[in-house]
Amino acid sequence: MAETAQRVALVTGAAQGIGAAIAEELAADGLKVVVADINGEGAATVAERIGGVAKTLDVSSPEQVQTVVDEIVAEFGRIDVLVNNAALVPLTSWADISFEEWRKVMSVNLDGIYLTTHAITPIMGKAGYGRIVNIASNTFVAGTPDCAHYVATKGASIGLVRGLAGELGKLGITINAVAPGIIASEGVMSGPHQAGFDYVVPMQAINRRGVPADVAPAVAFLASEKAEWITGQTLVVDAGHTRN
Ligand code: 4PL
Repeated sequence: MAETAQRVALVTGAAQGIGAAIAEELAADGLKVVVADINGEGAATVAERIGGVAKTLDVSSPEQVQTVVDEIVAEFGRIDVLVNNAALVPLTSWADISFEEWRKVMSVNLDGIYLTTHAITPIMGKAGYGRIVNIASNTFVAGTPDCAHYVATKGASIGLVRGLAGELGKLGITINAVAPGIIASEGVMSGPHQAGFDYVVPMQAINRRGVPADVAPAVAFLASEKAEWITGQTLVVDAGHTRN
């Protein structure tokens, strides 16, 4: 990038898993990446590896989101790409989902997207350019059991993409969703979701466990200048587990 200024990307939940792979992919594409995560130490490790900048961020906090956005604008003067990746990924049967857990999942997975997107779209709008990618999930297509609150937030993130694309299109901003299937991320592999591979992998058209690097290229494409004609869409990235 000789003549054009370096584009700046904010990736939430980027200390590990799919978020870290996306941060790495965007950095490889030449963007300056802000690696944001509630785990600030993990974010710093990833940022150091990819030549990015780390921010400690709980996306469910309006104050923290505003502070981080203000800091990025002060430091770089722009935010070209927003990847809404941060999420809680619980496995809880319906009878056991307390209202407290329900609210917590809504707060991180859905309010978090509102807060980052609402804070950043005016900045993108002023620049006349922006790329927003929500990381959804194929659980919204498959109806995966024992995470109804999670599935509801992922459906809502796709709803936001559809509902917001028209308003943002007039500002030069695209907004799309990427819906991965089960991925061998640190989060999945350290919890009960890993049992899902046994029944999901045989349903996939490609019969191996997906890894974060399998998802990142689709996100990087939608986050690129080349994807100008694609908005309001959901791209399922799940090795053909679901086919719609
Ligand atoms: C198929 O998004 O898409 C487990 C955990 N299994 O988070 C997911 C599938 C999980 C998924 C997901």
